[in-house]
Amino acid sequence: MSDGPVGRASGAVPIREVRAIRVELPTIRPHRLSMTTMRTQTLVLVQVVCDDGIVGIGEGTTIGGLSYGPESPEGIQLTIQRYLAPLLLGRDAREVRPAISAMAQQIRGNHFARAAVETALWDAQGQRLGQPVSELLGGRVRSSMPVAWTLASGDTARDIEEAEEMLAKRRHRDFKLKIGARPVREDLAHVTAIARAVGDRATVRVDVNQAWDEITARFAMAALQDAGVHLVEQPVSMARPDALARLSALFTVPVMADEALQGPVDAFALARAGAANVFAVKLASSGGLLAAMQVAGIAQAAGVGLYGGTMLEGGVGTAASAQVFSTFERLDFGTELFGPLLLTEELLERPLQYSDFELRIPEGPGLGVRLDPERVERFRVDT
Ligand code: MUC
Ligand code: MG
Repeated sequence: MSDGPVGRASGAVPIREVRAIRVELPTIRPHRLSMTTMRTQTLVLVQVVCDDGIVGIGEGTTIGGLSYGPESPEGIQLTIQRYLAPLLLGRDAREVRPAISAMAQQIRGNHFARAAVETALWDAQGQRLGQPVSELLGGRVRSSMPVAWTLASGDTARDIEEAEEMLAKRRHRDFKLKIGARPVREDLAHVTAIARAVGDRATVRVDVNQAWDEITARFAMAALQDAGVHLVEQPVSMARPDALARLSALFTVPVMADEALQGPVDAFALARAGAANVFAVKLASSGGLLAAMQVAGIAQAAGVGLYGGTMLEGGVGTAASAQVFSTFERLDFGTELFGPLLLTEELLERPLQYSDFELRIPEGPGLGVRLDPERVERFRVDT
């Protein structure tokens, strides 16, 4: 066996196969965002099959086809099969960082596809070394993390009922409200009613998903601040970091960058411009686990708060995010790693554990989760 790019003496473990499949799962209720209403979620699941018998798993998941981000589920799958797999076949699976560099150098963009494959490489290496991915990334500093829930049924009374149910179950006490699809005054009435209903038993945040122009945002954020909202996420277009910076300067309610943050280069530019008080870190948008850690490092150096974001992934992607977020020194605004709870079906052999308002970070080797092959086959849509 020849030495790998870093010249390990012996025992190379060639990557034999890289698989990518699509599965589609119903959501527990319609999930209404400013740009789309989700009734199902499509996950791209990745398997990296290694010569030592280890199979690493990963996930590349987006929201609403091409309505949220620049990569579709079909595109993610094709990019992995056609472009990323040939790059990896025959490489030494133990050399994770050189593989990540090769993907970054030879594949432009396609952050979701690259993050999915990177996840599988880390999972395989963690299994091989008998260590959770968090330990390969420097070590976890927490064993569980707070998880917000998104209220997005589109109906105020139903959202209040849902919030009460989550509080009673002690599952969530931070609520993110999806707004921006309706006229702004209706949205403000909706948010105010929910904030009043939960009072000081919970925090209320809003995610506008880029729907407002700056003038609307100035008007609306004054009202949101008065209503006691804790955080305003991506109120204006990702193409307007200047507007985001002005809004951050104008209000005391923190402004969070989400869609505007597509990796370390954006993180640096946004931090330098003082465009946001908080970053929603996402593995997929960042372009991988290491890239997400760089985003967090830039935030910490710049005094920007950290929030663990989601693309509403299933159990595999959520476990990967949890492994990474567990290593962040600070997680000022908690996380929203509730993706699997929005789906009617579980694909993991053992579901992730949510209790006492927190998600427990899996402790086993690799991601610490395994897929149930029968369930994956049942919900597969690409055959
Ligand atoms: C987003 O924009 O943050 C996260 C939670 C949710 O409901 O939607 C996502 C995407
Ligand atoms: Mg968002």
